[in-house]
Amino acid sequence: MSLAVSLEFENSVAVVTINNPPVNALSHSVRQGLWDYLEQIERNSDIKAVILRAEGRTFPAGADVREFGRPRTPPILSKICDRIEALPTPVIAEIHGTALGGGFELALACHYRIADQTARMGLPEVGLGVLPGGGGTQRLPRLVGAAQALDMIIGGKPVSAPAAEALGLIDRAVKKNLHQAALASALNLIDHGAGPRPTRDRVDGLSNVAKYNSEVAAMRTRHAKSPLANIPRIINCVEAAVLLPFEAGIAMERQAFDECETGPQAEALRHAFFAERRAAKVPELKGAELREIHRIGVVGAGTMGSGIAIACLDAGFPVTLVERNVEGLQAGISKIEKNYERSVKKGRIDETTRQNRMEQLNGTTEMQDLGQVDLVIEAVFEDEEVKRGVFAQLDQVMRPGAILATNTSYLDINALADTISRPEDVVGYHFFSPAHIMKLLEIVVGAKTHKDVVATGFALAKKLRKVPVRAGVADGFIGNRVLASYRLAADFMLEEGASPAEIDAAMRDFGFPVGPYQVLDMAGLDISWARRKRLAETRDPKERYVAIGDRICEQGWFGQKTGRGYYIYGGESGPVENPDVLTIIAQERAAKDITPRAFSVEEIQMRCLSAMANEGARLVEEGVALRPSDVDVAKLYGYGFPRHRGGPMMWADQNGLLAVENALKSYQPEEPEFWKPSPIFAELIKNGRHFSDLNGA
Ligand code: T1G
Repeated sequence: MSLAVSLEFENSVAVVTINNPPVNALSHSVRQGLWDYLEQIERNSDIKAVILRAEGRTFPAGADVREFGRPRTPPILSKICDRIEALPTPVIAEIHGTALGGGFELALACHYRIADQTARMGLPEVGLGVLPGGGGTQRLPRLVGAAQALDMIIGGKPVSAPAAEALGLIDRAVKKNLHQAALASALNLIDHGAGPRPTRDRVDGLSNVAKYNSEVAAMRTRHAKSPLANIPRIINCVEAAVLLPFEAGIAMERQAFDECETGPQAEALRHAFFAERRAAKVPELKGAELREIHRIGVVGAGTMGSGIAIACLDAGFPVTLVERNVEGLQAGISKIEKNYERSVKKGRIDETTRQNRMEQLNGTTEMQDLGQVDLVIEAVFEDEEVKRGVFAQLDQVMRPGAILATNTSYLDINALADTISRPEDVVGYHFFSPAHIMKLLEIVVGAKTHKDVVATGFALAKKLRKVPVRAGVADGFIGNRVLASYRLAADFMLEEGASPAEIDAAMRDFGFPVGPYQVLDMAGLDISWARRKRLAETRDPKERYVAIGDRICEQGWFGQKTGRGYYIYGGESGPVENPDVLTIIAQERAAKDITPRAFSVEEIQMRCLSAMANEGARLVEEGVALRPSDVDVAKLYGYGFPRHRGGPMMWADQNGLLAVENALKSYQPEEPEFWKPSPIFAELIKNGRHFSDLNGA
């Protein structure tokens, strides 16, 4: 018998318990165990009711995603669900934790559902590029109707137990003693002679076909432009639940699931799911001792500092916010106040939470008020001298063992660390603006950064609900290094004949929410101008330099914040391409004696994406990134890379490394150094391997 499932008896109640840590995923061992025990239960007429439950932190959180992408070993989940539903005795699902995906489908196949009131449940398969494959597209509409079912399956968001009770998804949400409550329900059902209640027969949710047809039609319209292959299939399956017999709907679900599971989007989304978790597995964790972080100090109350302070307050940390003068401090505090006032207005938090968070904020202009904090995150102006001054002050006031994290997007933290007495306590935290919203946190590990400091950063990131990625010290770390190559590839095309709008449109067509020139206009052209000026002294004069951006900035056109940049803003029809920029581009082409040519959407995409993947390969080669999937995580969570493409390294794997290397080589005559393929391509190609083979477990 499988160890992942056990069967006990409490009088005439059979209790089936799943035990497959960490999340009771429905791996083959669990499915086989359930299948075998169902056989026993069917043959045992003394059993009058069944309870299905799980040990550990949660009722099954879904199918085992690691089994995806290869033939499923029977018994498959939907058959197990059918068998549970067909039992002649009532089956109660005892739900706690996060009953998700196949786990929730298992519960839906039971006849009754009781949940701990803190439980959450839902069908998030859409986020993995698939759809519920265990009968969820057929059973959920029967309980809550097509519209609610479509919202839950396409949205992928779980609902709380009280909300599930209100929807009729569960029979009861209990405050405590969940198992006792389930047992009491079982005995009550037996006493009242209540038999099974197959969900497939509960069509009360489907009574009004006309109503559901209009809802399904509305959902189709709403998602007509979605690039995701699973969305139209989800809608078709729910529509089948409304219009077809159960078995026909199940057959459609099975086919739709198989079509999606084997597709590139599902592969990319599974990759993203595991890549995010893999990124948190860094070598410094081994043997590390976490430093306790109770109180956090933030130096600098500007945009970044106040955003970082909000992220820490949101995670429940008291924050001491330091600014050098009262005006600056007050400006920062009011930014924080306004943020929480907006959150209350939008119902994201209640008034009590707002008050508590603001009470946890202590503003001061005195650095010595940081004497007792466990971690200081300095987010002052991105200038080496300014940061050195702050480091020197912090070195004096911070207690021994406290961590000094510098929020920098490109400065050399080794150089900064060497200016103070405790370089081992220095680490880089590269937040992305707005810091309380953007998920990515690059944790930059200096040459002398102690492993406890690194490990503590990763633990803190989880508490801040950030996605941490380890980066070595290098200009631009991981995300900005790849971004710089992306932008250069685009700028070369500007000089050679493409327009900003064409390049932006091509990258939106790939799946980016906005193209590179739209991003530049949003971020402010002066930011990247300052970086180019900072690098000017060290730039190799032989390197091709695209001065279009400088010419635009010299006009004072910094993008949205000045009303014009690559685009002109403020018109009724939205942003329009700036004709003066097109003139500047033509002048720059003429100055370099370039005859402009056309660029297809495919070529624009290939040039931009191969430049990103090549830079990512270089980062892995140099050890700045631990693994290719870390590059993907950085681009997915910090730069809007479309999740269903998995990131630049996954894109290269799916596109074919030989094709990418070949493209790079074909561009090389234009810019030998920039387009030179990383040797990793040749190494992988000759062995028939992919970047994903370098990611490790
Ligand atoms: N399969 C395999 N491993 C999983 C897993 C899963 N479904 N869920 C989590 N893990 C691993 C995860 O990789 C990590 O491993 C550890 O568990 C802790 O996870 C047929 C087709 C449940 C909310 O999409 O949302 O069912 O890194 O770090 O932050 O219709 O995990 O320790 O080695 O995320 O507390 C649908 C996915 C699947 C839920 C817990 N289910 N999981 O979050 O811990 S498809 C999901 C989560 C499906 C059916 C379909 C979260 C969590 P390691 P963690 P957490």
